[in-house]
Amino acid sequence: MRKPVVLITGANGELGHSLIEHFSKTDDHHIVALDLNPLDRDLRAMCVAAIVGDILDQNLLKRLISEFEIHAIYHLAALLSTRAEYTPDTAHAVNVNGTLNLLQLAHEQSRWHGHPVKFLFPSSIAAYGLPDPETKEKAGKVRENEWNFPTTMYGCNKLYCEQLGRYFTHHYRQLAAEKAPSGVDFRSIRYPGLISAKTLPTGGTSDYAPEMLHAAAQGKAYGCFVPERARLPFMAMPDAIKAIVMLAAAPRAAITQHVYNIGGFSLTAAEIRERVAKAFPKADISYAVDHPRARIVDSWPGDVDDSAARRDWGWKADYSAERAFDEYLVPTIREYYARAGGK
Ligand code: NAD
Ligand code: AKB
Repeated sequence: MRKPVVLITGANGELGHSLIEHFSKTDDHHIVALDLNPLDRDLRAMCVAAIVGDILDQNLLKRLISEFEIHAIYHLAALLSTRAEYTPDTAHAVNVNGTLNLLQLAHEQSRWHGHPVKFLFPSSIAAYGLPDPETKEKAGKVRENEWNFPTTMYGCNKLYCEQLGRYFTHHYRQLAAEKAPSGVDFRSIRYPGLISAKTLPTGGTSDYAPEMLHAAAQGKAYGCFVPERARLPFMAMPDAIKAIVMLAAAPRAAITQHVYNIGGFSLTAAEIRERVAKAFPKADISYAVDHPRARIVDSWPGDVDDSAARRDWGWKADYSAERAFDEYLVPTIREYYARAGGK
């Protein structure tokens, strides 16, 4: 008998850590974790299996099908925006071909067990592309179907994979003599930059916010790679987890679009610096602008319109900027580094 499970790819990443912890506390999901890197030891006990492998490895994916009955896939594995610009071919392979492999796996699984497979896909504000800071300022809160002209390989990959998901859910093999649904129930969120108090990001372009905070908490100097005026939407990690879990639980009939914006709070680099310095008065944060990376941030919206998510599945962030810093980030990060220092 194959075991009914939820598959999490990219499980050892930032989002994966928090999602596995969340499921271990609140759910009776049996989790199969998959990542290129070994899953951190404390998370392993929370999973029925922790597989080290590549989402591009077809043999590995076939083995998964033979061993497990997969009812939902949280497909988190990806190369993030900055990293993807250094190796665009590899990014395309992982972000697009990898996603296609997982969509096919979801389809296969559904054919075996006869139920839809929920496919949760974290897309990104990188799917947007605004031409210059003035247009960004004027655009304000962007809607899902506006400014879909990403300038990064990562953004192009995300936008295309959203469309692949829509295709699998609604139009799969539409010319087949006996047309049948694919069985893939694709749902996607365009996340803002995420900030976790317990993990540091790598390879992203919104990373300056968490990097500033974690550097200050450790008493390290930090050179911020975007200018003071640079603005992005951000979200505290607990809200990111709440959103993906809410979208997964929403009745299919309530879902009117394949991808949703979700809003947390919108801050400039200077406003983040101010909040960090208030919490850590000895913080040594300067600006060391990396213009090409700053241009990527300029192309992403300063804020997002999340009215569709609010209307369709009741989205509302718990954390404003104040709450995120005062009640989650600062106290948790203090405790985290105090404990790490004490080890
Ligand atoms: P992360 O870089 O921390 O984690 C990604 C994980 O994927 C890593 O553990 C990596 O080892 C794994 N991975 C990469 N290539 C792989 C492959 N070929 N096979 C198997 N595993 C592979 O990223 P994250 O912050 O946890 O992001 C998770 C998802 O959320 C990504 O899809 C990302 O695009 C999306 N997202 C993140 C943010 C953010 O600010 N963190 C914002 C928007 C969207
Ligand atoms: C990145 O900067 O690449 C991510 C994202 C916003 O998708 N954090």
